[in-house]
Amino acid sequence: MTVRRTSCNLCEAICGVLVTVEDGRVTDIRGDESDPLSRGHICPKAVALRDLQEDPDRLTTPVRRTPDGWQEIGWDAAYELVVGKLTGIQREHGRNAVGVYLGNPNVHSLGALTHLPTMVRQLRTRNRFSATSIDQLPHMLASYLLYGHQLMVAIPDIDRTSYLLMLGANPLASNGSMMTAPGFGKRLKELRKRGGKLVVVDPRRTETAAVSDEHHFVRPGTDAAFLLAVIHEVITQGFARPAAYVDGFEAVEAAVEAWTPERAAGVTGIPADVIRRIAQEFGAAERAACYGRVGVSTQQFGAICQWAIQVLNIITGNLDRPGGTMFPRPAVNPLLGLGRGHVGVWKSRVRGLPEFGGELPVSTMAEEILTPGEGQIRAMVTVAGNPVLSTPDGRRLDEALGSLDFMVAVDPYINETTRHADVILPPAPPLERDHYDIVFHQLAVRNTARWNDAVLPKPASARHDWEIFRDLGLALVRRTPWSRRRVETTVRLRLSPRRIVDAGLRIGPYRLSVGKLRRSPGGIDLGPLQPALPGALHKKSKRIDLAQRMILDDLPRLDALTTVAVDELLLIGRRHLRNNNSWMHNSARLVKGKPRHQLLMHPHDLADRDLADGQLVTVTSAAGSIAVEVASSNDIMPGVVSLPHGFGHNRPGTQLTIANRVDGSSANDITDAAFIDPTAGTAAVNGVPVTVTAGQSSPE
Ligand SMILES: Nc1nc2c(c(=O)[nH]1)N[C@H]1C(S)=C(S)[C@@H](COP(=O)(O)OP(=O)(O)OC[C@H]3O[C@@H](n4cnc5c(=O)[nH]c(N)nc54)[C@H](O)[C@@H]3O)O[C@H]1N2
Ligand SMILES: Nc1nc2c(c(=O)[nH]1)N[C@H]1C(S)=C(S)[C@@H](COP(=O)(O)OP(=O)(O)OC[C@H]3O[C@@H](n4cnc5c(=O)[nH]c(N)nc54)[C@H](O)[C@@H]3O)O[C@H]1N2
Ligand code: SF4
Ligand SMILES: [Mo]
Repeated sequence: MTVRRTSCNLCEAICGVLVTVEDGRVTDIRGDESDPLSRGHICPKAVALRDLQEDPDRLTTPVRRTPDGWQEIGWDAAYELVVGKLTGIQREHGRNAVGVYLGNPNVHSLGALTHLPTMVRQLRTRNRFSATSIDQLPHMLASYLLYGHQLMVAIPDIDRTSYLLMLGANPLASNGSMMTAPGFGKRLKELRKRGGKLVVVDPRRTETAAVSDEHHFVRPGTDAAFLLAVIHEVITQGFARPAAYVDGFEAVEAAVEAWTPERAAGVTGIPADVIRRIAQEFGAAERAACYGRVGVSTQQFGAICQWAIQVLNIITGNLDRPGGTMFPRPAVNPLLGLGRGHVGVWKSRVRGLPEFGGELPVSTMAEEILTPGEGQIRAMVTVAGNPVLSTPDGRRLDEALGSLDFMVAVDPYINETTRHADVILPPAPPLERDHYDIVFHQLAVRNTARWNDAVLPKPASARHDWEIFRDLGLALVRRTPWSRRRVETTVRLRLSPRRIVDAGLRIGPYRLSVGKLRRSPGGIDLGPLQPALPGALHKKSKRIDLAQRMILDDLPRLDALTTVAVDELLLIGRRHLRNNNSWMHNSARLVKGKPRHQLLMHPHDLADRDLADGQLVTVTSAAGSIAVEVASSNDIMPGVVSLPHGFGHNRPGTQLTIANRVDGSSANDITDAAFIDPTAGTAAVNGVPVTVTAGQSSPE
């Protein structure tokens, strides 16, 4: 029996874990008390790392779809087939005929971060998509505009703050996002002990709201009005004290002038006196931080929200000070490997939506596949993504993927998306991988560093994700005459993730190395976040300009926000601690217990429609209808209904033994690809207008 250390990489909390291995099998997984960041915290999903390892549904060799079903093939034959098809299609129809979609688990895998971008670059297509545009794109846009780099994200310093204003986030279920803060519940208790306060703004009384000091219902999609009114009041009450390196304050003053608390109250549902008081408390607090996540990103005004949150922190002097919002200084700097970002350098072919950082909005992916003409996508590469369940109008995308000339998926499962692939290349599972977290140390509430060797050996026949990207990348370099920088690319692809991390650590601010980190497998503490501005700004001027044209020009769109129609219902999403987006429903350990797929609805809204708790209802939006059970809840704001995404595994042809028995419909069958934040291009999956009626109408 041996106990090995690693970190769980299923979510952004990157908890340190101790894994007990007996005779080559995992027998126990628990929290690592010695980890300076997670301090022993884990959630139920950590234990499912073992299920991923042992899941009989998990592919271990490449498979190819044939008229007689899936057939195993060797790695070399698979690469040959994939690269031959992709380059053939590009030769015939142009480079943009190959589309790429990169899903969420890529940011949780070291090998994907070190090798995937280089491989994708070899395809030289403009049709690149990822989960970013249904997630944190507005954060990246605000960071790019204000701080000069898309990944220079200001993190709430929750371990030292005295006032945390949180919008559209539920870290008690999600374990935190764009804020790596494992054990958020414990950190919150500590905040309380210091005499601090947590205020939550959310259309649902969430698990986090339940343990907050104050919770306010907000009408979905109207937070921008609330934020502008808080800024208005902060200024009126004399709390504005922007740092000397901040420009554009007058433009902000002008922009918020019309957003009185009374006007905002009318559209948000948050009373004017509450808005005034929150502004007063935020302005007067010794150390305050405003933080907003998925609920204020994946909505119609996501870009304005994330800009306004920054503005509030900046003008109250809370940016870059302990207890406010701060910039981490990780041991490997991921900003070096990633460009600063750019916006609108090209537009999508069909709808003319702007790229951001080289990616087009995922809401436009299905139409780029289905609309004929020059530049139409005819082949797709998906990597660690399940867009059929996770992106808007999933049914249309399902149809689109079915119409492709060729598709390859790098994924361990045959699921709702990958069932359309001609070839699936499955990478080795997390416990067989070395891990250093390149992304989430950049978003963490404390500077720490941790390298872990793989817990279990990889079978000789298996491939790491980075080996798959290396081999595909090298084959592309060989086969594509247009490939640039061939030598540099070849060298880069041949380096192992360990070598790349080692180099990053050595040139990093703490002059570490993989060798040094391996001597402390529980991780090392590099201390609390430190002030870094204006020097750390990725702007030549070393100044922050609040008056961003893109955002200011967007503000008049808020004028459309008025008091809502009486019988209108707005759909929002939710997460549960034991789910992980669309893909961990194959763990018996996680899916057992009470069902969690229901549509939550307020008892008054049920009564108004003569509906009963538990009844099957039809939910209809502009995009379509689904059938789902309704659950009565006093924790949801009247006029709002909540449905989690990632369910709906009942599509034919998937091979997910346990997941196929999980009830529930896909929320993204009724989210609308036309409903986006036109400024950032983010999918608006929150605040979708729907009707709810009795009974079931067939989805066909
Ligand atoms: N309505 C609604 N929709 C949403 C959201 C919402 O709140 N509401 N949230 C959005 C957000 S924030 C996100 S991030 C997206 C997620 O969207 P996606 O990233 O598209 O979907 P996931 O469900 O994370 O699917 C992960 C896929 O990766 C595979 N996988 C798992 N581990 C690995 C691995 O190690 N390597 C490889 N190669 N593959 C692996 C799984 O089998 C699965 O196919 O969903 C978005 N969709
Ligand atoms: N257990 C679990 N953990 C996860 C995931 C998971 O699927 N399961 N997914 C991971 C991923 S990919 C991400 S991105 C993070 C997300 O992390 P969070 O953002 O913390 O997660 P959510 O639970 O989606 O929280 C969004 C909240 O926004 C609220 N909301 C919806 N619309 C609005 C609105 O218009 N205004 C306001 N103010 N609030 C609104 C919802 O009610 C919900 O409580 O979680 C990560 N962690
Ligand atoms: S909170 Fe849970 S899923 Fe997230 S890293 Fe920690 S143990 Fe893993
Ligand atoms: Mo996400």
